[in-house]
Amino acid sequence: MMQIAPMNKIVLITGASSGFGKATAEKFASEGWDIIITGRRADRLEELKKDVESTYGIRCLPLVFDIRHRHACFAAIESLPADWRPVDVLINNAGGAWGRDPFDQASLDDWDIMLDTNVKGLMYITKAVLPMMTARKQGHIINIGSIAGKEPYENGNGYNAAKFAVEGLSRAMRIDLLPYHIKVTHIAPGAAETEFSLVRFKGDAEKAAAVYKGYQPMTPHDIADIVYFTTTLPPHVCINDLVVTPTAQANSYNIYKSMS
Ligand code: NDP
Ligand code: 8X3
Repeated sequence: MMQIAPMNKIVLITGASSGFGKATAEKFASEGWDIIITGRRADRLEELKKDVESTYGIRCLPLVFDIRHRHACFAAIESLPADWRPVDVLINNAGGAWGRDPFDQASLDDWDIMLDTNVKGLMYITKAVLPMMTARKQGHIINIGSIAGKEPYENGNGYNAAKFAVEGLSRAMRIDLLPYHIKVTHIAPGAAETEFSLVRFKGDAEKAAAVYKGYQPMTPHDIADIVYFTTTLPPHVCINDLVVTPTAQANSYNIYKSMS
């Protein structure tokens, strides 16, 4: 009798063109998952696709769109071919900070970008993907928040608001999705060296590099390993909330820096 090979599990990772998202995509690919990767930079996603498909022999599907645009989010998810539809794990990672200014001087445009990307984008994608999980009464949603959503810090205002919202949404989703056996994990990392600070400081490489001087920040791979771990637990166990920092960091504002 002809045997049909079992399909790989499927993970959808937003913001996979750099940083945590890219490292997480590589981690899941290395574990034999098929991966859907999203972002705006098509060239980066294509390069990642070629790399993971040739290295790990899995399937990779890039979706290029701006997560701030509601219709683009739904169109991208609706475009998924049937054999990509049973998404097992959704990782809401796309996001970031724009600007670091006192509340009274902060840019309204920066606030809009942060809330549209970190919060509304996450809500749109989750709403679009959810029917694939509720129909099967299984699934796992992992929301990447931040330590900035645990404790506000000076000049963090808009980013603090966005990441507090990510935790609030994670807690609310967990309640509403109980009848569907869907896990919701909120992960709140501290400082990790990615393009995050370059984006926050709008291309100022010197300012960005200074954020990570004098201590050992986390790497995107540290976060990818932790994200992956949360998906390896049995169906009846869910990590709800996880804070992870470099050992040199105690909270949002205490980082022990040695300047020698
Ligand atoms: P990066 O800047 O390296 O990655 C951000 C990712 O988000 C990119 O892939 C980018 O893709 C995507 N993205 C941003 N805006 C949009 C958009 N409008 N539409 C679609 N995709 C978008 O930063 P990190 O990897 O560090 O950040 C990943 C997540 O982790 C973010 O949510 C961030 O807030 C959070 N975080 C980061 C920490 C850190 O210290 N690095 C600590 C705590 C949380 P593209 O530009 O191609 O669209
Ligand atoms: C990124 C970490 O401390 O710069 O979310 O807000 S922090």
